[in-house]
Amino acid sequence: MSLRYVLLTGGIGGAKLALGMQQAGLAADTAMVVNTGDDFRHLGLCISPDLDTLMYTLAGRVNTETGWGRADETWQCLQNLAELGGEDWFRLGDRDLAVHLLRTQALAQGQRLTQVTAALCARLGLSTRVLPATDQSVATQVRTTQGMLAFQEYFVRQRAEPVVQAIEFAGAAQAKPSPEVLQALQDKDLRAIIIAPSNPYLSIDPILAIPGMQSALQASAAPVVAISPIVGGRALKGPTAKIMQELGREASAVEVARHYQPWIDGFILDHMDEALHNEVEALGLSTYCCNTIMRSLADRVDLAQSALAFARSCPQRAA
Ligand code: FO1
Repeated sequence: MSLRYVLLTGGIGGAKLALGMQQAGLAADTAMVVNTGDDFRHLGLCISPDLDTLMYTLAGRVNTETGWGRADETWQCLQNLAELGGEDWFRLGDRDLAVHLLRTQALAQGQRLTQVTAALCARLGLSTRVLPATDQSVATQVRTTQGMLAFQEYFVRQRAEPVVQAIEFAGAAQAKPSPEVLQALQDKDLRAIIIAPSNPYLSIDPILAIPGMQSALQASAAPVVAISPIVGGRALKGPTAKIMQELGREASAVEVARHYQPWIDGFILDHMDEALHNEVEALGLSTYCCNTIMRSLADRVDLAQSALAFARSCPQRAA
């Protein structure tokens, strides 16, 4: 079946928009291309946090307080692990563990991450295509004033406190987009590619760092539209603004637009940043202002619909 929309997404913020697309009845027409730079091996298990956040969110099984992990979670395993002197800084709940066990087993048996994810989504009753950006390992590493840290060491164990100097994606040069992702981006019926309001440096850049991904975006005739994760100079969630400052950039929506400029046609600003509209247009981008703060389910649906309507109104590029 042909696809009309592609969403490039990281974890919690992107999953909210993805839920809006699903609720708007667009899930069957959409491929969700997900960051795998946060993936890591922990306690011998293969953990894919952004894939799981999206999968649980779309299946109505996410812990809505944290935005990650399962609702109605129990922590027996983690408590016993801690008692026995095991590592408990990365909180794996009992229900969540079932997914990591199955994923680890299937990958060890030679399945691709894309196949494993499709099987898990099917079991959770999802018809949406949730696609890891790549089947190879791309590991985000954060160079900080305290040394090079693996992503989850930086993000969870050290609560994103160390000062960031650079972000690297180990393995990216050897990785390639999965065949399913390439097929989605090359679909002749594709009408829009949306970049979710995820962290550009930690969630979207690991996708764009995969050779072939940028050229696939540029070759697509569909408009590419990004939604700013920075509103009024602040990140809606997580350390985006802090990282921008540490990297010597201004924490503003304009800076995010500048970052994405080579690959996008349009940029969505929050109403609060309406005054920045001229600066973004000066980058050669179409702009659109709306509410981008997704507090309710209705907000998620509205933003999804606005992003797609805006993308359709952006001038069609020559492929
Ligand atoms: N985030 C935390 O802040 N603390 C945790 O203990 C934690 C555990 C965890 C377990 C499974 C999972 O899928 C995600 C988990 N996350 C946790 C979230 C996650 O590591 C980050 O939010 C993402 O990687 C960033 O998108």
